[in-house]
Amino acid sequence: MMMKPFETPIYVTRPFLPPLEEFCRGLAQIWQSRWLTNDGPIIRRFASELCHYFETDNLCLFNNGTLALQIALQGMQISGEVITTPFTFVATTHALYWNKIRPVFVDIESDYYTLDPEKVEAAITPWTTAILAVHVYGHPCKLKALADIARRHNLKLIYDAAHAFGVKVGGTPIGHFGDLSMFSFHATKLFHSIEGGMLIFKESGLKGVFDYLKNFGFKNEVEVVMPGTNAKMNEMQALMGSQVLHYLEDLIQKRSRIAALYRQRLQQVPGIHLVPTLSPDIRYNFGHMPIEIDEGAFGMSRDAVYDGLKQWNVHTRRYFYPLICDYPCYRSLSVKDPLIVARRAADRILTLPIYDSLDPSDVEIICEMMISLQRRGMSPSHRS
Ligand code: T4K
Repeated sequence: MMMKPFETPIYVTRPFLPPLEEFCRGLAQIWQSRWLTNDGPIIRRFASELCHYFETDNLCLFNNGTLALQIALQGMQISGEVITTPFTFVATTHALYWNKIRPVFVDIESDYYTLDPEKVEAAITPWTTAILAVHVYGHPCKLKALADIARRHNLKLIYDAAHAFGVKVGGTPIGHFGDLSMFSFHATKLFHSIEGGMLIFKESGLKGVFDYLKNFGFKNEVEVVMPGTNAKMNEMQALMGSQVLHYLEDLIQKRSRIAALYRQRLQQVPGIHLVPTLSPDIRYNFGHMPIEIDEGAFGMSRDAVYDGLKQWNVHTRRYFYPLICDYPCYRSLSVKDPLIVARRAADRILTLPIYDSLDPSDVEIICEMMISLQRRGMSPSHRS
């Protein structure tokens, strides 16, 4: 069958937007209050909605996830070496770098691409102060194994939960595991506030520190108690986040149907490997739709599929290629672990379009496109 390109681009994601009238009603309040940022009424309301959602008071909002993580590391006084994953978005490592912390990259496990606890334990040195693990694609890390290692070696356990809003394990929101979790509310996330970030943490004493650090260190008009930065969320962001929160469950349901359709269409395709079904006690958020393409069995490389789909106006992403340690700015770091699984994942994973408003019939077409690419890849003329 001849495939026709989509007339309008299909992106890897599209942000959910609340009805415009609803957002305008919220904007009218902002126009009335003329309070735009600096701990305004909407941000305070949004924070209390999130405290309710996460059942905690130990929560702090920021203007993005990257600064939230930088501030977390600084506020917790993490130093020396931190064991982390190279298979993530660059911001995870940048946050360490900006705190003058040495990232120690170790490998991931092959099912869900999260840090491999055995590799973590093997990499601990007298300079290690923390583990920075990532719930990549919203897949929960090996929570118990990492917690055991952290406890035995007296290390802080920090989670980059940028992808994991809405994920629960045994009914507990993912932000409750470890010493601290960072969430990103960027427009590309299932849950967003245009830009935004959040920290959830165990130790209540950290809240005051984070609040100072995100607001220049101001205690009051005349006292600066530490050299802070400016990482405050503003009222428009909070308004968006507050409204999107009301639709969250519906967004997750819609994405789960898209993911099920992909799985149904792609599971029998030779050379396409789907993420194994998560354990039943995990409530997943369907934030991403990663698949692995095995070039030998599929007949075409991941990159060729990426290019082929692009010609048909389907813009998938290779999250996360290249590995962080291969970026020029981190190449000088010595990496002892051969990172076999991470390298394989970075070379094979394609993240497919998934968002609430993606039409199921378009998902069918995207799958047909992949199958048609495979036929083309398998044909002798293409192989020679
Ligand atoms: N840790 C992890 C593990 C992360 O994944 C991230 C961010 C962070 C930390 C840092 O959190 P933040 O500081 O960002 O809060 C995107 C996002 O910018 C980034 O937030 C995200 N991870 C990363 C995985 O993806 P890009 O460069 O791939 O985004 P971009 O602009 O190419 O957008 C992807 C697609 O989304 C576009 O092709 C179309 C669509 N899109 C995008 C935007 C911005 C829209 O339809 N509307 C939009 O407004 O990084």
